[in-house]
Amino acid sequence: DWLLGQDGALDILSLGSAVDWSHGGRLGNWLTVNGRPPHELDLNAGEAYRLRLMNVSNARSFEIDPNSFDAKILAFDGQATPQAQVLGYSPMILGSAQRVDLLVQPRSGGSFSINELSNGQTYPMVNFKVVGNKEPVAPAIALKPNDLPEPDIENATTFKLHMTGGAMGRIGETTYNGEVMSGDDFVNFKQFWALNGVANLPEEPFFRAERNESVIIEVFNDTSFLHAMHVHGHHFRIIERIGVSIDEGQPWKDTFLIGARQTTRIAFVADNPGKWLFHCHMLEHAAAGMTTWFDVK
Ligand SMILES: [Cu+2]
Repeated sequence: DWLLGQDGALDILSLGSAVDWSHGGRLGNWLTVNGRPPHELDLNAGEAYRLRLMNVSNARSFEIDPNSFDAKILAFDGQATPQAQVLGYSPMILGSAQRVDLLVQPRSGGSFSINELSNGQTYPMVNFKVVGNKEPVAPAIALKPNDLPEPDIENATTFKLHMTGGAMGRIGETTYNGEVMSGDDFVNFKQFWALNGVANLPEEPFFRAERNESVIIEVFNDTSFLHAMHVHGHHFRIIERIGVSIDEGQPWKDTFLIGARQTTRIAFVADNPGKWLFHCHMLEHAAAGMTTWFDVK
């Protein structure tokens, strides 16, 4: 998701724009897939393909509809689903850092595109031309799920995270590098967001967990923007989303989208010792304060 100037070159003068950092992040005006503008790839009819979609843009969320080309979900964020499954809703929003693996078994004559559908527009990012006329043979394709430990929800420890800041939001008392910010500090330090009242990495972790402890993180997005919250070192299940009508089930993920004023509860077993980041993966938000960490002993 590149921002190009009138001359077609990367617009570098606008890098670091405080407006971008305090709003939805730096959004571009030119999309590429595998480093190329919209192009065509050949697929053989009858073969099974696994398409791994990774949103590696710094801030843009993509809306795609796997059902529009009969794709099934094989994995979210690198974790296989138990079966290849039809997505029960559309479109799917793929936020920064999110991945989805799709199973496609094209039929003769079934050429299709993967479209970006945001804002009611249809923008073909990549076109697939189906060649040949073989019938699909592979009956039931699925990946083998990893054996991840199930969190013990009943006995889990809950840690609450309050997200504040950004344009059209309130931030309250906010600490940065151990000092309470005031006046022009927010602009001078370019810190516009806070997690539990702290902009960027605090000295003390957001929480400490014993190894193999089940934890629940309850996140309240008290801002006016969508965020793509990413946990390092662990995959989690979303156990509750308040203010959301879509039922996504509870697949393992390492990044979840949370809309304005929504609350999301995620659960996982802290089985990976170390110091781990927990941050918004819209990179301008992360740089501008939306970053914290937790410690697994
Ligand atoms: Cu964000």
